[in-house]
Amino acid sequence: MSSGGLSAATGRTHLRVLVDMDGVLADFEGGFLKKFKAKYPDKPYITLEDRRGFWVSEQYGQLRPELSEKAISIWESKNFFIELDPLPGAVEAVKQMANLEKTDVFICTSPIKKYCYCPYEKYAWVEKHLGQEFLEQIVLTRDKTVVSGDLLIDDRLDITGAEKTPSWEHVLFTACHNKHQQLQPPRRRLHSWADDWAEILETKRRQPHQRL
Ligand code: UMP
Ligand code: MG
Repeated sequence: MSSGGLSAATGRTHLRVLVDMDGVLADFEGGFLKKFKAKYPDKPYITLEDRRGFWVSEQYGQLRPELSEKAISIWESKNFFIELDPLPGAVEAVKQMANLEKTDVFICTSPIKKYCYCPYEKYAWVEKHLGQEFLEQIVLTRDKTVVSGDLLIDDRLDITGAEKTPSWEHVLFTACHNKHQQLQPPRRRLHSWADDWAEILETKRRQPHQRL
């Protein structure tokens, strides 16, 4: 199918946008670094400028093997996820996006496996920053490939899982750990929430199969 718009391509009238939480709505990297420095003031750390690769724990482990576990202890702690600050413009953008006509927004986020605080705090964060009505829109999953949508806005470079051909186009949200990565065309980025996210949605609405 060359064109014809969203409903011709998908049978749906609404564009479905999946928006990641950590590194896209919530400042995971900034929150991590602040708490790591506070808890381990005498240990070396990696500045946001020097972060490379999605896994914080891996890069800390390369710096010093003992630091991998220490890094993990930060996000496994009570109040880590709820206390994350929203990234600049994120809350306003998602509220605007959800108010667009014929647009469904879901927050698609992976919890850590130590489940005592993280899933609860992710719900609480959404309620606190986006409002109770957004609790309806949360998708908690460790495998985003099995969730269907038109777009997935996510800061992780490689999103893989059980579904080898996910329905969404992954738009890479720029983060400290991925900004040096060259994307293979036709993959595209959203550089920040100040970037033209609405245009990305509109091109997808017009040409759902086209990878621009
Ligand atoms: N995470 C780890 N290890 C890391 C970095 C992140 O387990 O080194 C976890 C924390 C978040 C999740 O719960 O990964 C990020 O999820 P998404 O943003 O991909 O949904
Ligand atoms: Mg993320």
